[in-house]
Amino acid sequence: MNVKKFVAPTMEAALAKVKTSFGRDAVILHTRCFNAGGFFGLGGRRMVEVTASDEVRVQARSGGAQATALDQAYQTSPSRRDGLASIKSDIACLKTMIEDVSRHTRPSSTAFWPDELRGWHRHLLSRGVGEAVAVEILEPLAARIAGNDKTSATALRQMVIERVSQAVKTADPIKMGRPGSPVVVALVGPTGVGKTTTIAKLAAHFVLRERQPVGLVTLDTYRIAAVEQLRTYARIIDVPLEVALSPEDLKSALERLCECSLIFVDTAGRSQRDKMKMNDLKNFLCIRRPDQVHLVLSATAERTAIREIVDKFKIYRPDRILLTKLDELPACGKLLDIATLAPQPVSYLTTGQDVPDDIETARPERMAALIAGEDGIDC
Ligand SMILES: Nc1nc2c(ncn2[C@@H]2O[C@H](COP(=O)(O)OP(=O)(O)OP(=O)(O)O)[C@@H](O)[C@H]2O)c(=O)[nH]1
Ligand SMILES: [Mg+2]
Repeated sequence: MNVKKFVAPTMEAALAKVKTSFGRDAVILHTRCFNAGGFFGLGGRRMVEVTASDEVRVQARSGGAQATALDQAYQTSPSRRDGLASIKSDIACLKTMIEDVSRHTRPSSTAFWPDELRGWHRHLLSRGVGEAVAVEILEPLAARIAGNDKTSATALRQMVIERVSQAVKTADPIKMGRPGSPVVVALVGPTGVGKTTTIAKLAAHFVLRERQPVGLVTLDTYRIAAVEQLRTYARIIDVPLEVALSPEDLKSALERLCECSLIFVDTAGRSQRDKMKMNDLKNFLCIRRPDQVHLVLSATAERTAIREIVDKFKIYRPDRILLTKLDELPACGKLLDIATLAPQPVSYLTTGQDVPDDIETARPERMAALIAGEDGIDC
């Protein structure tokens, strides 16, 4: 009996490979979906794996006819065949999900780790890192330190920090354009996460420290107070502010500010569940695609809410994540979960309400130190 695995991007393609190798009488023993490539099970390409044999004899259930999965898949009409393949693929995905969940929740996965590593596991959990992410980070170290006679506490800490730094992707700080060819940066995100305050911090930084001409545009005209909030900051920092009521307005506002090196676009907070308002903003951003779109997330939000926000705000094609309100976290471990669940790199971290001081550029080593504790701000 020959048993072989066939891998392809779709169930249909995998079944075709089975048929070519083993013919119509092949028997499907097992199917599963998995992600090829990616990091921490995120990203990568979805692939289907079919394990098949050329001669397993199974007891016929009725009528003496032995119908194999492949027979059924190929002898039905094309539409039924597609339907069957898609159901099988869904079942295979469900199986993989169940395997994933049981892998992440199995109580014994850390039981065989060396004591020092279990100590780190407990420490990361106490910092607010999720169980699954903590295991993903530490698991490869179990084999590494088991192979060494004695790994010092300092060396182990270094290894953990290195693993965390590698898991946290960060973006370069904003680079300015030049007068006549400004870089346009938009901040989008749910309500109240700190978009306007962060724009004020960033604008102040570039004006006061870099001495560059900066302009502001607000699309948040739903509340008078919102325009006034940014106008107050614009007056203090002494930068021009344009208010855009429509997508066409945005275009002319950007033209009026074209002598700036950098333009920040403030947007109205959107609930990720309000589809209509989400689409409104999309129309604005379509008229002139900003050079950078930062999705602003409050680090205090629940993991499931963050996952939903990252998913729903995909319509604006954000290329960076900006994390706010780190000062409100009891510990910064959750940053690791957020940084690994969002595909975009992290650009800035904000650490309080003070304009312009409470903001810093996201750097992997600094984030790793915040996540693991023993660094900088008291979180
Ligand atoms: N603790 C803390 N508060 C912050 C931080 N950033 C902003 N805030 C506060 O969060 C509140 C909301 O900030 P805004 O800048 O108005 O938030 P927004 O995202 O523009 O809100 P909407 O425009 O209503 O969607 C304000 O009270 C800010 O002072 C931060 O890093 N830490
Ligand atoms: Mg605002």
